[in-house]
Amino acid sequence: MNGTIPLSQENLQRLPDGVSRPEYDRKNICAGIVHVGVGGFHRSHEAYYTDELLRTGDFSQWGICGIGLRDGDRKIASVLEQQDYLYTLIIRHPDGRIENRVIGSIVDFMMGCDDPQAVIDRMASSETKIVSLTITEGGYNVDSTTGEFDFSNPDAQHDLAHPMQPKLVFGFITAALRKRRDQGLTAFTVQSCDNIQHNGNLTRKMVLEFARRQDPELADWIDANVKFPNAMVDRITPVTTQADIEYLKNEFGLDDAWPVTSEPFCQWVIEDDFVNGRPPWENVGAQFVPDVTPYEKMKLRLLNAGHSVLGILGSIHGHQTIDGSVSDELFAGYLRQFMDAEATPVLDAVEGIDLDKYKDTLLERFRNPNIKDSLSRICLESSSKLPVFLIPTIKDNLERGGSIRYATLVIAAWCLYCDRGVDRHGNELDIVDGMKASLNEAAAKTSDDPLSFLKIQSVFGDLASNERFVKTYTEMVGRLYQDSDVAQQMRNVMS
Ligand code: CS2
Repeated sequence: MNGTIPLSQENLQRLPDGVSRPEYDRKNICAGIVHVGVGGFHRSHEAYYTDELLRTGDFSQWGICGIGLRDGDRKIASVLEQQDYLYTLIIRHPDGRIENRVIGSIVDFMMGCDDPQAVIDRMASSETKIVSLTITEGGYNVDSTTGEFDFSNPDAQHDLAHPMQPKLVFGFITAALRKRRDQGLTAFTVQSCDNIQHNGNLTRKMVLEFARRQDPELADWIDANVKFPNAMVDRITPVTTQADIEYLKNEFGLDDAWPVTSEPFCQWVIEDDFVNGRPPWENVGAQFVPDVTPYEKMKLRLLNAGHSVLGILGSIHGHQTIDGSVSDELFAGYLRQFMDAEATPVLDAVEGIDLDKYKDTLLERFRNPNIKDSLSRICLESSSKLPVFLIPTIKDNLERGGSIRYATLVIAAWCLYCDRGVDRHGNELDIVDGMKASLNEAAAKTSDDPLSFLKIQSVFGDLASNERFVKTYTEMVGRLYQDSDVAQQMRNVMS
């Protein structure tokens, strides 16, 4: 196609059929939501739901102002700014159908590290009703050994010493809430959109612990006035590739520097606990429920744990993507058996959800050949993910005498992964983990001390002192270190 159309508000009318666009009046939208962490997932999920809502009527107080807190957010800041905060969501169906949709719900973006005061003021403004977060599991600054706020983090120390120039999201939220209290404004709701069980309760705990250290009276005010709804969020969103950018150019002549790709499936289950109003997201498919616990547990322990099972075992075996792994019958079978024999027996029933169907749907979603979800994305920050996704299933099964073999092999394989850092063909694995060095160091001692890896308490808790677990793990790690053919070990577990 000759000449491309740069994505911008002005050019929306020039977009060809085949790309749906926001027709609502974006100029008059107020950002009732301030969102920290505008990654792919926020853009395919909360921003998508909100765009869908804005398309249905006058909800103009519910736009989104994105916030980046770190240097790494500069790229998204500049791309969005150049594109009038517009971007394309490419929804890829398993049968090859593709929906292309320009999302218009983000209407502003600010960088906290450049102008912290401006971000605090924005959060404190009466327009802001919700501060939502996608800061990843690691962003909650939890000391994983104690479960408390980690004050040893230098950024936390900095924020305590410089309350008006914070670096961590907790410093920003606290400063903004102080300003609201002093001005007699209603608080905002803090809404976590991260994949953590009881994400709202955790956010509340971390905000309160930080605020209490800084200003106990403010902490009491927050405790009494702020709401932190729990929620389960779900939409598989692979990392954007150059091919996604080229696709929009070639098919539609559309020049979008950072589109997002996702699967069609989308789910958001939220506890209806907001202090200053909320968008009626239920009009566009979100579910509001009194207690989200069973939904989040089901998702974390089946979908996310399933991803980790495929991610760790598949990486060592030499698979590249989730769909590539599940098209391998051995991996698909192993995953299903892990879900049936270990994850499901320790789940609570979810009203209105048939777990067998949920698992069938998961496998279908994983099989979507048009979502090339890389195993390197799945394995990113495993040290924060596995304690949330997989280890609780092992612990529950240890307590009730259930099977632990499927999940334990994943832990043993993770040790090998951290130690060797290569797949079975000798190709180097792209390991990105804040704990990479300590994981590697502990894993490398396995031949001398088979439990060395397990002794990382912040990840495994007290698993190293559970006799049954230690026995199974030691056997598996021993076998894997003798023969790193993970497929053979998977067959052993299944036999
Ligand atoms: C994945 C999730 O990060 C992971 O390991 O399991 O990002 C997953 O794709 C999303 O939670 C889907 O909602």
